[in-house]
Order: sequence, then structure tokens, then C-alpha cells
Amino acid sequence: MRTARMRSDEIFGLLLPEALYERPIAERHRLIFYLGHLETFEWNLICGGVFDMKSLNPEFDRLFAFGIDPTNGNLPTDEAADWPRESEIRNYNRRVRSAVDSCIDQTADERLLHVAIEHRLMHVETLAYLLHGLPYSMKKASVAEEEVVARPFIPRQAMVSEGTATLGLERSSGDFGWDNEFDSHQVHVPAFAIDVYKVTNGQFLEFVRAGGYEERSFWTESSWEWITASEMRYPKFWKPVADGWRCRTMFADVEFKPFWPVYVSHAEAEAYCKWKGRTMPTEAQYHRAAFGIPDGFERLFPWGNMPPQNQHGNFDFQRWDPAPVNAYPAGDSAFGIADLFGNGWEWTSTVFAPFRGFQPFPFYPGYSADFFDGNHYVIKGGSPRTSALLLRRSFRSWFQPRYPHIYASFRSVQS
Ligand code: AVJ
Ligand code: FE
Repeated sequence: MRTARMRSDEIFGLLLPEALYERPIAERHRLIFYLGHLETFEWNLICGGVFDMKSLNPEFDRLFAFGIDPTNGNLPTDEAADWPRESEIRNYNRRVRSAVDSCIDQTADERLLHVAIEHRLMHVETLAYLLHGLPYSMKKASVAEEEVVARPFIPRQAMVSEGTATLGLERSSGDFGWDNEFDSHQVHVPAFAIDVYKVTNGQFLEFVRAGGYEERSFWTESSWEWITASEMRYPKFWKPVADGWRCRTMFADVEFKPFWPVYVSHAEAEAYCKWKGRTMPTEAQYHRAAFGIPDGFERLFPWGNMPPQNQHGNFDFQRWDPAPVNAYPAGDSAFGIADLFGNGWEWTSTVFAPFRGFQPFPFYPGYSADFFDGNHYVIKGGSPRTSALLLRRSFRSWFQPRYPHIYASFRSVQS
């Protein structure tokens, strides 16, 4: 919890004070909401939820309780002035933190502590992508990041032999997992070919140049509606300039990075695959490619059973931005596939749905169940801003298909 708080303090520390009341992504709350949300969530879950402690601020306990998911175009209509002052929230946060600390040792159900910590860490990533799109002038001076130079490579596909993928987490393991990670089960996966590297900016540029955003047949009906209405013509993380493109990183616009993974929405990734005559991997294909080995056994991590270390991938806050797709060979899976954990989440073609045996947490019933609506897709892996704590095989995240703001990459498969 101490480390997680350090991470969330760090990200709020990047903002100049006036930026706190901005709403950089229309479908999400203003940044100020998240300043209260992390502590309120923990208060409601533990101090209020388990210990029935007397509220420090009943209004805040409600105001900051839940984030929003963009549903049927209903965007928040609030104004900056509707929100409490920063100092009031920071004051409340200080008191909540010490209340949470006083409860931690006495909380019998350890899952609540995992939920609190992982919830905070997930929002540290949410905050990173929310801040990403802000004008650079709203952020404090950046930390200079060492460039990872790309070694030459040739994009290719690898064969993944037929086999079994274990999805989910065994209840009897006693390991923590969110409600959507249970039950564990096996899926038979026929042989397929998959991109060894994530699709790069350079490859995606070929799609853009080929008129991919103007060709109706690459898009589903709702995606086509979306790109025409929003006039999307290129990935959100790119910036058009007179002689080509630049990349929008956390702290600056930089030269185009052809060997970085492209970050795009599910809809754009799907259109690219359609153009290539391929598909996106299913959740089970991702598992087989990442954790399978040719003769049948499975690993805990793509690289083996060793816990994550920096050389295994671009995750756990090592960097703010991507690295070339072949920068972490120590992280390759048994099939020789690169970057399956880190350097960008990976879109799958699997609609987010419960596994057989799913049971919502009684203390947080809506965490997953609110999103079993057929309009969210599973993402796997992790990004540069994903804590190593979340890098477990069974961890699943999900987003709507036309949400271009997250650190999500993809690769294509051929069945
Ligand atoms: C699991 C990352 C999709 O950000 O909407 C945070 C995590 N849920 N607070 C999200 C979450 C409630 C969730 N994701
Ligand atoms: Fe939340």
C-alpha cells in the first residue's frame, strides 16, 4: 500500500495545480475526481464497509465513490466549479489514509487489501493515460528518459502448435484474483500463426497510407460510424506535421517511432487485421502464445516461472512511453513471441464475459459484472505504466472497442 500510494502521489505530482480540474478525456471524470476517488474507495471498502467507522465526510464518500464508463453517449455535464477544492480533498485524504492504516492489520479477509492496492495501481495507469493527452504545458518538467535504440528486425509470424490453455485462477490456490479471474478452466486451442512482434507504428502507417481509414469494408458498422463522425484518420498517439508524423509521448512530441508498438483502439486494430486478411487473437490464443510450450505444459509468465524483472519487458513504471517491439528478448515466450507482458496491453477479439463459476465479490459486486454487456473486449498483458503486481497470467482487463486513449497494442493471427 505504501508503494502504491507513492505511485499515485507521483502522478498527481506531475500536474500543475490548474490542470487538476481539466477533463482530458470526455468520457471520463475530471482529474479532480480521481484525487478523491482512491481514498474514498478504500474508505467505503474497508473503514466503512467492514469496520463501520463513523464517516469523515459522507458527501465525499458518495461524490468520489464510482468512476464512469462511457455508455450510450451520456457524458458528464459538470463544471470545474462543481467540485470541492483541492485542499479540502487532500485534507480528507490524509485522514482517510491513517484510518485505512489503522484497519489494515485487523482486516480478516485479505482480499480486501489486495482489492484496495490493485485498485489504486490500476488508477495509477488510468491517470497516466488521462494525463498523456493534456497539453504539455500543464505538466511539470519531465524526467529525461533514455532512448532504447532499435536493433534491426524483420516482422514475421511464428507457428503456435495445437495445445491447451489454462485460463483463470484456481480457487483452491489461495492466490488473490479479481472476481472475473475465477474459475480456472482449460481451453483447447488449434494451431495458429501469430505476429512475433506487436504491430508497429511503421506497419500501421502502411495501413494509413493505403487509405485504411477511408475504406468502409475494413470497419464494422458501428466503428465506421464512429470514425466518420469523429473524423479519426490516424492513431490518437500520432501527430500530423507538414512532412509526415510525430509521436505524442507523455512529456513531448518526438520524431515518429516506426519500431514502437502502435497504440490504437480495438476498432482500429480490427480494421488493420481485416486489411491484412487476418484476425486478432482470442483470449485463449493469447494465453497459448504467451504461456504455452510446444509439448503441452504451461508457464506462469511468458519467459518462464521467474517473477517479473526489468529485463523481461517494458512494465512496472520503468518508462513512460513504449520501447521498440524487440527491445526485451529476455521476455520472449516459449514460441519465441516478444513483448507479451509490457510495452502495451494487447487487444483480443474476445468479448469480456464471466468464466463458468463466476461469483461477484460481495464487497464490490459491480467490479466486473457491470461490464458484461457485450460491448467490452478483453485486453491482456500490460503497459509501461502497469505495476508488476498485476502481471499475473489470469489478470484480465477490458475496454470498449472505440476507446483510443489507452496504452493498448495488438498483433494479428492467421488460423
Ligand atoms: C479494469 C482497468 C477496466 O479502469 O475501468 C478502476 C479498473 N474499476 N475502478 C477501469 C477500475 C474501478 C477498470 N479496468
Ligand atoms: Fe475506481
